Amino acid sequence: MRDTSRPNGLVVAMTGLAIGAAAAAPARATDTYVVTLSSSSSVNSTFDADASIFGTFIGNHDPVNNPDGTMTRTGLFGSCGGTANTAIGFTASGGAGGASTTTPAGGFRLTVNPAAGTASISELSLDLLGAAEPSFPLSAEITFGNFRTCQPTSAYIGITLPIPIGEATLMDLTAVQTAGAGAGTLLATATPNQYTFIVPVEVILTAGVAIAEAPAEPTEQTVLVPIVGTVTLNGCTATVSFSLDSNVAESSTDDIDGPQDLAFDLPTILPPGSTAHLLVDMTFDSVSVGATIDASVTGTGQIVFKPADFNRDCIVNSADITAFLQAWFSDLANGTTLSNFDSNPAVNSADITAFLQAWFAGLN
Ligand SMILES: [Ca+2]
Ligand SMILES: [Ca+2]
Repeated sequence: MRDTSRPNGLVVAMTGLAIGAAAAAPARATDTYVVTLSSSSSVNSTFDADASIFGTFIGNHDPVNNPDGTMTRTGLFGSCGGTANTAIGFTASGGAGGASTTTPAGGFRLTVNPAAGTASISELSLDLLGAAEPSFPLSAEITFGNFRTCQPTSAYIGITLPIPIGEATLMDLTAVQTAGAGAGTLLATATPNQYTFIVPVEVILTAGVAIAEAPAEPTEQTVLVPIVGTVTLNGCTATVSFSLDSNVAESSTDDIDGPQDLAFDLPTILPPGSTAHLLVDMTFDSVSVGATIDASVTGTGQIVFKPADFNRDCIVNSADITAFLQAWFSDLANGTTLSNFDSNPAVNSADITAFLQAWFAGLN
């Protein structure tokens, strides 16, 4: 649908008004970049897990499937007649930890306004491990009372004994911004188009850990993290780098099922020289997990086009008015709708009004 009711002179006058305003506009307006992390990003993290454990062990004797297997019995003395096989209780403390370097993935939105000296970050979502799942050997010191074994025969005086119980694995380490944008400052550097920024961002840090393949409740904390970095604006793109340091720590007293029927060989003591074969069941009755994070992030941002950037060259200026009006007149001549700018599908003078409103808004 065509609308030729407005004389061209009005359009020219409006154009002149707009161009006059552009001359007074700041050198750079607000721009938002969608930033994706690059593979040169890295995260150095340390991880520490400690658990208190209780459980039982029992000989691997089975009257049908393993009649020659070890049987466990309470107390130091007694005969080895019969097939009694009694679980022996124990307590233990276990731990695992270490450092790892991983390649994070994710992104965020960075909005900068050099003229106003402001920067803000929103929608930050970082998978700090990338695809990695660092794991660390997990060992426990188990303490038990007197017991004895048959097949082979041995007496065990209650002692504390180290046993390996698999690995602790850091399965997830994420930083996800809570709702809303973090607002901070933007400062020009001596390099043209390069700025430093400091933006405090509230994130939920989550560490997910599996202990001996049993996933523990994820450790989760909301922390305010200062993000300090550098951005170079290249028109349609931006390059961004920043560091993020934080840590998360939490203790849980929920019981977690640990390894069940874990094979554990114990050398005989009285007399020595043989090996008793035991099966161990474990429950973790308190787990504390801690992680420190030192992230060094680089990324490339793609500008979010403003509606008023009609020619899509990532700058809102008078060329956009020229491009819009060319499209508008072309639409009128050809019945096309390239310059339709408002909710009314027809191309008419209201689209020029809507465009110019967006154009003035786009200057800021
Ligand atoms: Ca433009
Ligand atoms: Ca329209």
